[in-house]
Amino acid sequence: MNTANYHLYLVTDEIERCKLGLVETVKRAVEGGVTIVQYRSEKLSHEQQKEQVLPLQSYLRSVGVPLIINDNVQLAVEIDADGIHIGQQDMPVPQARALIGPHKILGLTVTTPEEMAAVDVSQVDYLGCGPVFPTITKDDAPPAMGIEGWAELARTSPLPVVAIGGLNRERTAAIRATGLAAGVAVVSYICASDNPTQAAQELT
Ligand code: TZP
Repeated sequence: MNTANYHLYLVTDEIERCKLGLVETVKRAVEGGVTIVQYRSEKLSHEQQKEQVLPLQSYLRSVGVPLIINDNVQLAVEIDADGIHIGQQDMPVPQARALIGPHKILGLTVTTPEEMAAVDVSQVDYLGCGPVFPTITKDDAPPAMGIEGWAELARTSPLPVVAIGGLNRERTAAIRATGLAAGVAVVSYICASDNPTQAAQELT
């Protein structure tokens, strides 16, 4: 298994929803304690994503923070990112693992007990579980599971679990208090903030 520090996991928003721009938002958030970053764009073409992510990668490499690519396995391979995150509807896990190789981080979204039971621990490194609370960031997000529902699912996980969905300061504290989270992942709490450093600090 490839390990990483998932404690405060920033998932980037579309550029127009990053108040300070993409790289500046991430820089300030890392200064506030972000430990790992996922580049996520649902709108841009492959080439646009590549153009946007390269300066981000160069910054993250300079500070030793891993860069995960959402969904676009080919992009992760092309730029030699540190890992990928895929959903249940994306490329099958064995195919994604074969493409990125054994030493990269592979994260998988899990939202049901059935999906949890089917996780192949020999191929996956961590799980993203959520949305814990309703979110406006992901259009096709399933219904929120709440802290109790999330904890029930996380308790059965054979791998480190990251909570995601509608998390703010209080909700993050509640997730951490369960003792079941390897980390929390946020989009808007940091990206839409005027002060990503402070926003990140509030979640550490
Ligand atoms: N997957 C489940 S919820 C979500 C993703 C990508 C979006 C979370 O965004 P926010 O703004 O932190 O609620």
